[in-house]
Amino acid sequence: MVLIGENINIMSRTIGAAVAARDPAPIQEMAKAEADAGMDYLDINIGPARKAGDELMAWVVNAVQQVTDKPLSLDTTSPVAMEAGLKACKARPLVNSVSLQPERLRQGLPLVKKYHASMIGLLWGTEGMPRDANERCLLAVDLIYQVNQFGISSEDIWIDPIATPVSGEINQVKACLEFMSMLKDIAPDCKSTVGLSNVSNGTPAHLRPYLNRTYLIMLMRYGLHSAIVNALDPELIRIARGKMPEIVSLVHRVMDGDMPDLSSLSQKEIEYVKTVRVLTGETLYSHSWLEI
Ligand code: THG
Repeated sequence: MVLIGENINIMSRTIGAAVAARDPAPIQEMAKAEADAGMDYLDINIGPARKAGDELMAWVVNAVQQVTDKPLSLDTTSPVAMEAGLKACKARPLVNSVSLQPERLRQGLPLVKKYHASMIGLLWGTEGMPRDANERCLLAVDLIYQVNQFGISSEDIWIDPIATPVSGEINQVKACLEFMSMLKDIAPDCKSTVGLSNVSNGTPAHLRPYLNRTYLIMLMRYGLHSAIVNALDPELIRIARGKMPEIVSLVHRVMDGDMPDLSSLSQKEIEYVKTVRVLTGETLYSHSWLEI
C-alpha cells in the first residue's frame, strides 16, 4: 500500500501560520515526521491559492525538498500553482487532482503530460458529487477514456472515488466502498487512492482514528492501491504495512455479516467490531458509537 501523508495542509493551524509567515521550520519538521513515519509520498495542500499561488507552491515544495527526498503529491485547484510546483519537484510527482470538470481536464492534463507526472483522477463530475457506486463507475470510465485519449496511460491514473464523512450520508460511505470493489473489473490497469480522513470529518478528534483505521481495512479488502492519510497515526500505518493481520481478518469477517461474541474479544477488537458496523450502516452513527 502506498501511503501519502496529508499533514502538510494549509488548513492546519501550525502549517497555515508557517506558510503565511514564510517560516519553513514547522513545515520541514512536519515533512521529516511524515517521512520518518514511513510515508511514501507527501501531499502538499495549499488549497485554491488564488493569490500568488505559483510562488507559494514553489516555496513549500523547495522547503520540503530541503529535508526529504520523498516524492510529492501537489494538492491545489490553481493551475499556475500546480505548474510552479511541478517545475520545482525533483522526484516524479503526483498531481492531486484532475476531475471531470471540463476546465480541470483542459488545464490539468497538459501539465500531467508535460511534467511526466502521475495523477489522481477525482470522480467529481459536471454535476458535482456522484450519488452512488454506479455513478462513480460511469465517471471513472469517462475520465479514464479522456485521459487515455490525451496520451496518458492508465497506470498513471490513481482513481479517487471520494470518501465522505460517516456523520453525513451513510450511503455515500457504502458507495465509495462498493465502487472500490468494482474498480478492478472496470479498470484493471488503473491505481486507486482515497482521502481517508474525510470519513471522520466532523467526528470528535480523539475518535477519528477508529474510523480512519477501520475504513482503511475495509477498503484494503478490495485492493486499495494507496491512501492519503494522517501520518501521525502509528496504528493506521501498522495496519497498512500488514502488521495487524488478526484485526484485518476480524474486520473482514464482520463485513461478511459475522457477528462475533463480544465477550470473547479484547477491548481493542470490540472497538473495531463496533466501528465496522457503523461504517456498513448496520449501526446508526452517533459520537458515542463506541459506548453503545
Ligand atoms: N482526495 C484527494 N485529495 C484530498 C482529499 C481527498 N486532499 C485533501 C483531503 N481530501 C485529504 N487530506 C486531509 C488533510 C487533513 C484533514 C483531512 C484530510 C484533517 N485535518 C484535521 C482537521 O482539519 O481538523 C487536522 C488539521 C490540523 O492538523 O490541525 O481532518 O479526498 N485526492
